[in-house]
Amino acid sequence: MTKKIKPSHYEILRKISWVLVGIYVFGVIAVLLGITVLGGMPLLAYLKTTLIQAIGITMAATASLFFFLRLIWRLEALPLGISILVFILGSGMFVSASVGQLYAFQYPMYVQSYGTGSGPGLPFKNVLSFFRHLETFEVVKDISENPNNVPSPINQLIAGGAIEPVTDDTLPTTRRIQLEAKEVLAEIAPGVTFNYWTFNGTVPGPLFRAQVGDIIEVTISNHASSLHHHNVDFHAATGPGGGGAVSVVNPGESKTFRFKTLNPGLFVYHCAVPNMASHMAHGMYGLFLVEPKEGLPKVDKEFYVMQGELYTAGTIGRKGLQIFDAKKMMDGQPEYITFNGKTGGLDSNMKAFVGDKVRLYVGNGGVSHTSSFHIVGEIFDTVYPEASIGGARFHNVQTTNIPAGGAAIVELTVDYPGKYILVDHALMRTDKGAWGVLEVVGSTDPEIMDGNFTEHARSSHGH
Ligand SMILES: [Cu+2]
Repeated sequence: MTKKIKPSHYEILRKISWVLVGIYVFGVIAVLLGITVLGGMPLLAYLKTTLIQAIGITMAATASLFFFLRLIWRLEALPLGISILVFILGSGMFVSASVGQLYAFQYPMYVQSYGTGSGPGLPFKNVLSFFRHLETFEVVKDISENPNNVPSPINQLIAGGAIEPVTDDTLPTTRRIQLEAKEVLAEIAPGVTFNYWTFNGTVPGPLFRAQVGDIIEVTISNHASSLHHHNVDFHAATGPGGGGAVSVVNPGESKTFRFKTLNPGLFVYHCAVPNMASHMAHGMYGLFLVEPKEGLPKVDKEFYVMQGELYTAGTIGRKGLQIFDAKKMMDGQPEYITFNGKTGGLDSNMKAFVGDKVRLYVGNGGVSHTSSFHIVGEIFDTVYPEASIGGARFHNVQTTNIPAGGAAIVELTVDYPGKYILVDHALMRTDKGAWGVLEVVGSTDPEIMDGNFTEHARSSHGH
């Protein structure tokens, strides 16, 4: 039943098979050249794995087409040719239907969003300009803000309800703070690099401390090497965007604005330029403590801890430069969850002595997940839930909730020496990086805990 067509037509198939191979070879060369011209060697290096995969799959597809075209030419069989065409058409329908609508000029493609500002996808020109300017970015050795960087109290409440002024300024009406938006390169984990966007070069940005009724004069600048504009939204401020509306700074620009602290509490501040979530997921958040007039009760040690999520295109542990993945952020699937910006950020920098009263200012930059904050082997004597100051306090708490874009203040007296692991008790997150260590030094007390502390018991309790 094979329908005969002219032999010369089959000769065309033979020629097409060679044209196909030619197109493939020139295509590969053009793509490699194009990438090098648009993004330079850094982009070529970044795409290495993807390119090997893409070249491999197109090579296989070209070879199989070549094979079938040659087969049709040899057999002179029309039905065979038609079935190949149907196969290609069907595969094409399957692929195109499953990926949805294509947004060809943004990364990642296929992300539609319906927020108030621009979506989280990065325009391709930004991605390319990032790779072209890769050498201009400052490389920060340690992105983690030191948890000991807590400013001295202004006032503090001491025994009998008396107020002790600690900082030697007699209630100034104006406090000046400086923020610099800086886009830098730093490690999330050993060998895994990310383009962090920061306030003052660390994640989180600095902890600020003020009093109710103060005038805060904020100067925000944006480093000249930045590729994006930034601003700051203080949850401690009252007014449009928490200051976000009056603080948008272009690269190289600087702006000053003032706000009055009307409420006491521990407040998040963050960049709020659209896409807000993207800017926060690059590391632009920190805490601002507004003390009540009388201050907070006196303690021996204060620490600054902030949880945050990182959405990288490469899966967890993939080495090298990682670019931001907006689709994973939309889906709430961070590859890394950290305390103070990177895995192991709080590994060996929090120390206290047995008997110390310790206070932690704990925030959550989000952008997706609530933290179930817990310290393994300790109980919080006092929690200021949701960082409310002046409201009800909780006592004897094991785990406290810290919402995305929120904070908590927890206090505990450390009664026994050893290493105490800070976790988000959604415990798989420790494997994504969310843990820290509070080391307590001093004498043991067999009345509190007694037993054989073998190495195994210690390590299985820890991380
Ligand atoms: Cu920003």
